[in-house]
Amino acid sequence: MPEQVDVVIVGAGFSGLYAAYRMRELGLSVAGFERGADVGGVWYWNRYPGARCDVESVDYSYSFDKDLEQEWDWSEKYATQPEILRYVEHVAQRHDLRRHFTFGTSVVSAELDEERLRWTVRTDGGQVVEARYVLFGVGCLSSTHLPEIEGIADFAGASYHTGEWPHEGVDLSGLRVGVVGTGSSGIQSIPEIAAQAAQLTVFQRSANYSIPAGNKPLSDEDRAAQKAEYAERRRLARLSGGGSPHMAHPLKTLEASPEERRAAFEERWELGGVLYSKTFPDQLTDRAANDEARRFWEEKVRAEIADPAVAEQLIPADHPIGTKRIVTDDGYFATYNRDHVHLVNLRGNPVERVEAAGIRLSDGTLVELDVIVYATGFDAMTGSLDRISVTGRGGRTLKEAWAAGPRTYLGLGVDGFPNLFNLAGPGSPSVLANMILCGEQHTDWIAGLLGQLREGGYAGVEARADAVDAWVEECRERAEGTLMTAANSWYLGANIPGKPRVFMPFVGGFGVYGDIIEKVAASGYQGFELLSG
Ligand code: NA7
Repeated sequence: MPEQVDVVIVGAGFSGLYAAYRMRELGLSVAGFERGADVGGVWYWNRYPGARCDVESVDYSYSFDKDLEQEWDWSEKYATQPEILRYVEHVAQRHDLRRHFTFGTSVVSAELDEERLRWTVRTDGGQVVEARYVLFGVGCLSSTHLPEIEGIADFAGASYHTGEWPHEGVDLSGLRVGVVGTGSSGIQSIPEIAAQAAQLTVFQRSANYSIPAGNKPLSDEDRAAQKAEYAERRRLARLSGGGSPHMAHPLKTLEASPEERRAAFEERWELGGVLYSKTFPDQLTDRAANDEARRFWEEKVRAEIADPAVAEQLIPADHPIGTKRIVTDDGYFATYNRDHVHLVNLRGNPVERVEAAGIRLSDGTLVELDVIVYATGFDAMTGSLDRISVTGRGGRTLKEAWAAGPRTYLGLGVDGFPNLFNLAGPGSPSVLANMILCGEQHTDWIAGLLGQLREGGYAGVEARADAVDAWVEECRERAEGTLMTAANSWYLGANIPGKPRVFMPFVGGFGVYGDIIEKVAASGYQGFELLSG
């Protein structure tokens, strides 16, 4: 007889940990499983040099524990990976959450017993648990993607993926290093790698928009001011599009005078990073508006790069600004002014193959390397769920149900998969917003629903097929009403060969989404079927 629990939670990142806290608070028994040896999820794995969050520390933190908000001292405006990991470890300790998880253990399957409405969950450690509910907090950027480049295994030196960086660190001093990929991970790590390596060659397929973080140490006064206004910060964050307390300019881009426009861009530039994409409310819906933001960005960035020919290569030509997540950097563009840093534009000169001695380009050049760093991203949003065999009604797997792209109702439920919930996954705004607040929002909503089920004596809940169809359509329509589909981004699955091209997140914003799910709850969970035992 397998162990019986109320809830299985998969993943002990920010979402899964909070889910354990809330489920326990509801009086439910929990069995949690986590692939890593400890808590932290994406912050456990992504230990590459320069790894940092692009949401301000004060906002990228749990909101459920008001004492913690006041007690925890962030040292910098944008926290580094080690500091975020220390924070999440502290929360696990503070609320005694580790005891709900088995670490170093991956869930391999979850199978529904339709009659009894129970899920049998199996792990790679041979554990079998039976649960009423399954909550997936497996992360949207947790399955690394290594490109299929010929000869990749032939390389004689060391190679690392940024998302699986060795925990003991890597000493790159005096070495010839190649970095493949210029997304967030590449752009954050390149200045740090350049500071160590004897030679650094960056292999860029697509140029990317990046904005200086404007990072700085926080003083006691800064922290005191942030803490005094925490409640207001959270209130504004909940209303906002991105889950941090910043609102777009009240005017549309071209309604503002040239002076106002410039001042607004300048202010966002100073704020630093990803929020630049929401300086004006129409920047991601109107091409002319987007061009204004792009021109301002371009002017700033060109001024940073000494060689105009190099600058030309580093300016994106293929997508509007903000349609891939704008990277938050620390000295990225100026790194190319250093004599030992070289840029290879793969658009003009693609990789032919990897060889023992380095990377051979199509023009015949061999770039000799001691180390290759693959900053080549993730099978985003669905990759980690795809690796679990989830079998719902009629023996249909989640993979089959999502063969043409993820299909959810509110990002939370899937028809044919009763009592199974996704935290901060596809169909929700999570990857376009503040992940921690998204995970809390989803968990709180699910906790409310499970409380209602218990009060009503129900055995479960299932998203209705028509509600899923309508939500998929709403997500599609909203995305097509923006410029977001104009980039070959991981939001669209475009970075993974053969993956269906579907814009996976809900693009309408964190605040709007929060209103929608609240209304659904207030309506008695319209779109969900409450199931009797
Ligand atoms: P990203 O943003 O997916 O970036 C991956 C990078 O790797 C990107 O520049 C890719 O170029 C490049 N790439 C992928 N495959 C190849 C091959 N085969 N050859 C050359 N270059 C390649 O992942 P990150 O880890 O940087 O960031 C993920 C998210 O984490 C980020 O958006 C933030 O939300 C935090 P491409 O653009 O596809 O041409």
